[in-house]
Amino acid sequence: MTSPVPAAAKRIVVLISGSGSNLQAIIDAVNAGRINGKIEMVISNKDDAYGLERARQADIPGCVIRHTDYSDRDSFDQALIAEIDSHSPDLVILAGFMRIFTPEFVNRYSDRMLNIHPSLLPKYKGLNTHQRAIEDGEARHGCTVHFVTEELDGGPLAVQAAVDILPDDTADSLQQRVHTQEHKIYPLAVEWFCNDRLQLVSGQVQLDGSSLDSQGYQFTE
Ligand code: NHR
Ligand code: GAR
Repeated sequence: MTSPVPAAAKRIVVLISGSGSNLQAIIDAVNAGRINGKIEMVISNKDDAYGLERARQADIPGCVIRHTDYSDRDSFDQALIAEIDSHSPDLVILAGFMRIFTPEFVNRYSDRMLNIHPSLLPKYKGLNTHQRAIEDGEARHGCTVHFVTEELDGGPLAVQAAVDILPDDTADSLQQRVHTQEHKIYPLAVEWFCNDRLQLVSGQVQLDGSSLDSQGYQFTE
């Protein structure tokens, strides 16, 4: 009798620009044994990103590649590529990373790069999503994990979670409730990816071998 060989832990690189609360949620899920992966490196484009401190406290290597040290987007992305590729990642995670990538960068990691965006995509691509959703009188808002493609915030959707917009909501209060959902669906999507359950196949997101509909998997408690 041979027992099944456990699948190798996926090698993960995380890119951040700020507080890194989504990074923390993923670190916690790795440490709980829920994600079959190892975060090899956390890269920030900002020196003062608190996520670097979170990495340090979790004994994960961190480094800074400042976009301000490069004359254009292409040379910045080349520096990122050199660092990322030195870790041979199976998965690149954008966790509040705030610089737009060149097509070359995106295409290099196209079936293995995830982002979390604070809206119910395809609504509210870009920035200031919470304020815009409130101003438009939307009943619901939320967050989406998607594969990253050349089209900004336009890649195939993997997992989505919605919250109701309340009458007294401000951009801040709404953002807080959306964050709580982000911290649930991002570790879930990463868990599924690392178990080879979530895959991008010919531009279509599949879960357990079946295509998801265009809105992705709808997460509910
Ligand atoms: N790059 C590509 N090509 N495609 C995507 O879908 C990307 C991407 C890079 C980042 C995250 C994204 C988000 O979830 C992301 C998705 C930054 C901006 C932006 O306007 C927009 C979207 C996203 C991230 N950045 C400004 C810039 O000039 C800088 C803003 C700042 O520094 O605060 O790069 O929302
Ligand atoms: C998250 O809300 C994420 O959805 C958003 O930035 C926040 C990062 O928080 N991402 C973007 O707006 C990408 N443009 P965190 O640093 O605490 O994870």
